Amino acid sequence: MSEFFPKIKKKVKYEGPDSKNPFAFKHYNPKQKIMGKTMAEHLRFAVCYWHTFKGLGSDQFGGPTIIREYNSSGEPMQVAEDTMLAAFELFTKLGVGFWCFHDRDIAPEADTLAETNKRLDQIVKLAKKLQKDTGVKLLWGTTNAFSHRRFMAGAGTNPSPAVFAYAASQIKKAVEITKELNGAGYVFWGGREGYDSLLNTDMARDLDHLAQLLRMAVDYKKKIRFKGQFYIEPKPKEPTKHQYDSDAGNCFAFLQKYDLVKDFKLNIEANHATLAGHTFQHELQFCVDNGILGSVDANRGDLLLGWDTDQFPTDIYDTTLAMYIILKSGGFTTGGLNFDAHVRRQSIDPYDLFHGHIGAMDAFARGLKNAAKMLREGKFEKALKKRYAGWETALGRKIENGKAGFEELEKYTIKNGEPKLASGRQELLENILNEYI
Ligand code: XLS
Ligand code: NI
Ligand code: NI
Repeated sequence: MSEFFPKIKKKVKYEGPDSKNPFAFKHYNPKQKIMGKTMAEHLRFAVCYWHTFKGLGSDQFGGPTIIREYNSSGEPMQVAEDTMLAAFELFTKLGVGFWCFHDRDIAPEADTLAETNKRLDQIVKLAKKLQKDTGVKLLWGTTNAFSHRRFMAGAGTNPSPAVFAYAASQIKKAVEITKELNGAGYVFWGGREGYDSLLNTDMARDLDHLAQLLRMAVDYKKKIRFKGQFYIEPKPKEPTKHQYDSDAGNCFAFLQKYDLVKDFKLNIEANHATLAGHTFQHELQFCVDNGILGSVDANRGDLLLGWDTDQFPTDIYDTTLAMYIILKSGGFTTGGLNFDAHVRRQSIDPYDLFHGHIGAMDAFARGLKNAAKMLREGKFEKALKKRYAGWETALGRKIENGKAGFEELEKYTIKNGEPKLASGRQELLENILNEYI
């Protein structure tokens, strides 16, 4: 079988921090045990199909810059098959355990839905065989119901019920193939579920419709006995001005309103968190606090650019703090770290895909090691405990247990006078954090 990445002869290896080999891991040692699990089990890395294999560098000012061998045969289903072969070659050479895809990434649309579904069946057969041959598993599947012009005004939130029906049909098939490939999960990212102007939008009705679509998906999932976890992926804007699933808090309120909390968790993307004006860690912590952390799209934005640049994660502060929250919460179950990231427009060499992923995997491996050390030494937990110690006193307990009212607290305050204040010690804590990085 001819190879698409022949320069990488074998699986990328762990060579340790002193290695100068750009095609080796310096920190990611899949078998190394940390707090009872291997690094591979903790991190559950996944490669995304769309950016990695279908992203060719185009932007709003220019077309593709990247030419890929597997994309060159011209015949659409041949391209689809070659791309699938190249994908599994990259997955195995990188040594990632998982992959993620949209229906339209793996097989292009044909003239009718029925023909499109046939194409999907053809390519899913190949994917299934390659999964079996390589041991690489599906972290999650999803639907692209945002690129085609029929979805210009949304899928589940489209003003037309016929478009809603199209989206539902597409999701039906995508859930089926995700089940066929034994996916651990299924993601709903509301690509164009949102609006650009309230003058032409009935927001309340749109949200009722979106909930209805998700309910149908849950019903169908039960019907076909798909056991994977459903996730919603928040994002505040882009492509629409106001996306309905704007951040974790907003998604949680939506899920509660429509009684869907038990059926969904969230897929938190780093770049979407920052677009929403939050840190990545904030979104993760919010999910942990509310029992809805599912999976992670591991990437980063650019401080100076206000859009979803989807870059490979390289910031060790970010990966450390993210892994600290994930580890503390008990780690991933169905989810993992999916690199929803693409190489830059000028990175036209196929081996840039390796550099991007190797760096990202090492960045998270360092994050994991740092976070484990932070947890073991417990300095932050100790400081937090101390800061909240007042809540362990009689007064604190009474308030927390709902046993005190305004009158009693007024009496307490009059008797005890001005509260004693304590320093927040942020600088000290930041200095301590730096010692782990
Ligand atoms: C786009 C999203 C998308 C989802 C999957 O901004 O991140 O890639 O992860 O539809
Ligand atoms: Ni994403
Ligand atoms: Ni994104």
